[in-house]
Amino acid sequence: MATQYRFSFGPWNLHEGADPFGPTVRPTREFAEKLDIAVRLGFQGIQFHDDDVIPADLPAAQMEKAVGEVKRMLDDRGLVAEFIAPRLWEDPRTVDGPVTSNCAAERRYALDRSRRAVDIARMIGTRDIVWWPAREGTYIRECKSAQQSFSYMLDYANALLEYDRDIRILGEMKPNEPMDLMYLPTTGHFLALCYRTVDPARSGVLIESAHCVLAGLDPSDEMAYALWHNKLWSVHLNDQNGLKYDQDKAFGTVDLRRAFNQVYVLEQAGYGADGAFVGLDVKAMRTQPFEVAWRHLENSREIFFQLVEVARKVDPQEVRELTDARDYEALELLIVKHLMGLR
Ligand code: GLO
Ligand code: MG
Repeated sequence: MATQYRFSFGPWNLHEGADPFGPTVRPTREFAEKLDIAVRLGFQGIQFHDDDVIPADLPAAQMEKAVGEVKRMLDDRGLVAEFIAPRLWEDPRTVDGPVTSNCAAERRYALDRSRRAVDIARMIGTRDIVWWPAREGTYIRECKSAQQSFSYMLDYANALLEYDRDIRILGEMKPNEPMDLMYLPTTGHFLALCYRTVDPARSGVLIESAHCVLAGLDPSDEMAYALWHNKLWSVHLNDQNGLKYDQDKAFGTVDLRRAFNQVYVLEQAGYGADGAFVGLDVKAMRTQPFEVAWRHLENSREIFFQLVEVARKVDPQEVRELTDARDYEALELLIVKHLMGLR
């Protein structure tokens, strides 16, 4: 049975177009409208930072009601929350990478805020916590002890796993940006950490295509490796034009073959059969007018589906024969012809 894919994105993917060199160029969309767009474009899940749901400083006594209101907006539209990611990179206390900060009070802030994110997750109906360790690294290597930092990161993961025995932690690894160099820069690094946590069965990864490219790695191989560990619990599909700033381009718009390989790996593994989402972490170009600044999501989803069609058309027998004959040039042409719609 072919997998029925479910798609998700986060409210930050419908954004105002600010970049490091210029302000916003589009008005802010109401949260309700973002949810309506998700439904209209055929998405089933919404990904959240903790403060996408409720303000980070909302008093504890008001949390349940406020989260409940967001959950109702999801329920009314038949949407579900896929995960909560504690946003540990905007508050002044996170400047030096809160989990690996040299300051104990900042490390405590990271943990308090993340435990609160777990509470939000449980209230909104998900057990998945995504950890993108945005500032867990350095601008200069001499300012932190790397080995000490790895221990802090392990302690942090353990503290969350122990705080709630049902949640899962999904590391979303990235080699750079905002930091010069991040600790545990790739999926493989985080997978090694997973096995040292108090509960490896609840420790896994979310893989973003662009983050792999920035690390000089092939996203499909990264995904295959996490699948081999049974630890690929979500993806952030997008595209990236070389080793530049993190671009979050629509999936498949730079390197169609690379996108195909990701789809091929996911399709062959039956990814999604257990309910895992195909997340799209894509941004609209800054030039895009407000009225149509959702096409990057629609297009990414469409390109994914078209590539699923291509993957299902590739004849395994033909691939096997060419592989057996070691005629990899012919195999290459076969795949490229599929991508050109000539097969
Ligand atoms: C940035 C990351 C970021 C995360 C999001 C959820 O490069 O991709 O967008 O995916 O904060 O963790
Ligand atoms: Mg991402």
